[in-house]
Amino acid sequence: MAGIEEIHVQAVQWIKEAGQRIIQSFETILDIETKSNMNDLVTNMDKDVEHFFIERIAERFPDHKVLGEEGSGHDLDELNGIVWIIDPIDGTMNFVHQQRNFAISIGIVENGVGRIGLIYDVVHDELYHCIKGEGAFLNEKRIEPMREATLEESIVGLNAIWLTDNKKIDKNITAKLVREVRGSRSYGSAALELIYVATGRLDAYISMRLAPWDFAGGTIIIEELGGKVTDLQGNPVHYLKKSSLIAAAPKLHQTIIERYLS
Ligand code: 2AM
Ligand code: CA
Ligand code: CA
Ligand code: CA
Repeated sequence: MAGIEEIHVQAVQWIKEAGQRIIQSFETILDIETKSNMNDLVTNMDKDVEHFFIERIAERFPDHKVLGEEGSGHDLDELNGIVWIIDPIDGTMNFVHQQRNFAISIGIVENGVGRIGLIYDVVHDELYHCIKGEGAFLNEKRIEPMREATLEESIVGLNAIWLTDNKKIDKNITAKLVREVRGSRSYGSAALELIYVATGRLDAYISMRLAPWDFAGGTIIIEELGGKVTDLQGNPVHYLKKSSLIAAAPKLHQTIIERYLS
């Protein structure tokens, strides 16, 4: 069976190749469809990139499984063995409208435990990656462990939709949080927002509903850097389940849950 280092080297090579395919697609006309609603977009490139990984993984690592957003991977109800959790384009709306602010996100999980995290900011050619226990890197440069910020000095990533009437959270709670922190930001890509938390550009990121492909890669990298990722109740996230999510350094994570969410 392939060792974890070998899998990492291969994943790095493939994610860069996939990034090149996306860059080349800027010159073509995208085929854009909608999914659950008019604003939930998917393009031929989302599907193309997912296929790209599935084909290569099946050939090189036939015993590995793939869980991908666009559904062409395996239908999994357990996390036995090695599973690649892939979001071929995280931030599809940004990809379509802005040609930036999107990423490829991959979490590689062994028997349910995160082993490798990769998030590739394609347009900036910035690959954030780690093997669990060996530190995290931005391209070849080691990323410093996460630092704590006080709530009052923190910048929090949060979709503005959670400040309007919604079924997941009382908008007064999110409004209070946004008022009491130093600043709030919405980038529209969970993978990038998680990597911004990992690298200190954001101090926390909160979402009411994410899928495993949105958070797997980012969670593995944040945990490697000493940060904490849980659902809004403080429970660990599960790599097969959709859930709410809060990511931050441990003290700030606890403070936000205690002051606003419990
Ligand atoms: P996507 O671009 O891969 O779909 C946008 O705020 C973030 O939420 C993106 O990471 C986006 O991922 C994700 N997202 C968008 N629509 C979603 C939906 N209907 N359900 C869950 N996540 C979604
Ligand atoms: Ca999507
Ligand atoms: Ca996503
Ligand atoms: Ca996606």
